[in-house]
Amino acid sequence: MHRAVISGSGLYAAPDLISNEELVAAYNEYARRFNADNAECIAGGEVAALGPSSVEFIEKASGIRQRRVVEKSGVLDPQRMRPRLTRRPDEALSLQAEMAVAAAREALANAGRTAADIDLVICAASAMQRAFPAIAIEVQHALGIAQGAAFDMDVACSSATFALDLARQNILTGAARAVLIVNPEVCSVGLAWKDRDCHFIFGDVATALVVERADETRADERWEILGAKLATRYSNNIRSNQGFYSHCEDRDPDDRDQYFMQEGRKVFKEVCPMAAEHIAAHLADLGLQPAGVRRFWLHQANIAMNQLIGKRLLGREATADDAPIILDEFANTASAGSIVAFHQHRADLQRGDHGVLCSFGAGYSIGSLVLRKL
Ligand code: CO8
Repeated sequence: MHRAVISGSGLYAAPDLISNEELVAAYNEYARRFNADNAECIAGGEVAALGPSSVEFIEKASGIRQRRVVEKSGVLDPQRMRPRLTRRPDEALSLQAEMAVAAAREALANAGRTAADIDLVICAASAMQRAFPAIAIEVQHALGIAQGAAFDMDVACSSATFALDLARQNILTGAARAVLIVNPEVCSVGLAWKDRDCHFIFGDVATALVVERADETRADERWEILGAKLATRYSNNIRSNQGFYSHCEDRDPDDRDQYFMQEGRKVFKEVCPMAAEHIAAHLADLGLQPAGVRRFWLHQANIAMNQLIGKRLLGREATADDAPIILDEFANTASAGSIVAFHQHRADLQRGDHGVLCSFGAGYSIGSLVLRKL
């Protein structure tokens, strides 16, 4: 058996930035027009008037201050309220692969590796741009990785942690020497920007990780994966019905269920205890205590969720040093969130320090990895 380490990470931030102020102004203009256009139906009680969104609510309820997206003009256009993307020819690199490749190049450089070293590519994200060919195979090709295999996988917000466990297992068994994981999360295409309950939640980003054999790494900084623990429990509280069957069901692309939907309060109440218990049990399996963990790189959906999980684990308020927050800057970036936190907030840890990477979200799905800096 080999030992598996994370030897490099990369981050690509989508180019456009939307502040809460810009977002709320666009939504409120959309709501004003909707209410004016439907005044009679609203007066007759057939249609509910849309209430205004507010910057104060968004920051208090979520901790999100801004988000990055692949295209903002379409999102902020009250007539459109979704990104404006240009269809690319089949010969061109797809948007998702382009983002993944940018993050992957940084991760490879970070690990001191090149395309010649990678023998497995996993593209793990909460939605893929197309049915086939796999985005991972396109990324493999674009990076010039001539050997091994590549495939896509989707476990919503837990895609990256589940992929990390898969990479770890491939390294442990000797099936692969060096695995590249990419997480291109283009959440802005699936978000219902016309729904004030959730229009502030998501942003776009891509992350990448290199996982390889501990005794073959070239990187100065290496994180041994001591263990992984995955769990799923079926729930409809976070759902999107958009899919390859939609057009055969004669669905209107504007139908609300073709976009992200959630019962936010239920998710909050059900997922927080599950995640805290999951992490505590995982640490116990490895003979560790939460108090002995130097850093928690948690999924980034809502600041209050992370504070609650931190408190349940540590028995006190978790500081930004215990569990860093990146969602104020990036919003919820689905499976990439905990990887962004890991990418940006690990340099200060010492050799021998332990850290926990943990995702939680739709499915429900929870994935945790216990790491130790070598
Ligand atoms: N501005 C002003 N008021 C608002 C707004 C707004 N924007 N939105 C709602 N309100 C109002 C509501 O109407 C409600 O009013 P009233 O009390 O009169 O009914 C009041 O404010 C309170 O609303 P909520 O109860 O909805 O507010 P919460 O305090 O519960 O906060 C949150 C809402 C922030 C959504 C919170 O519930 C939350 O974060 N929950 C957890 C969410 C979560 O973690 N979800 C995970 C989803 S991500 C995932 O798993 C991956 C999916 C894959 C990615 C897909 C990409 C598209």
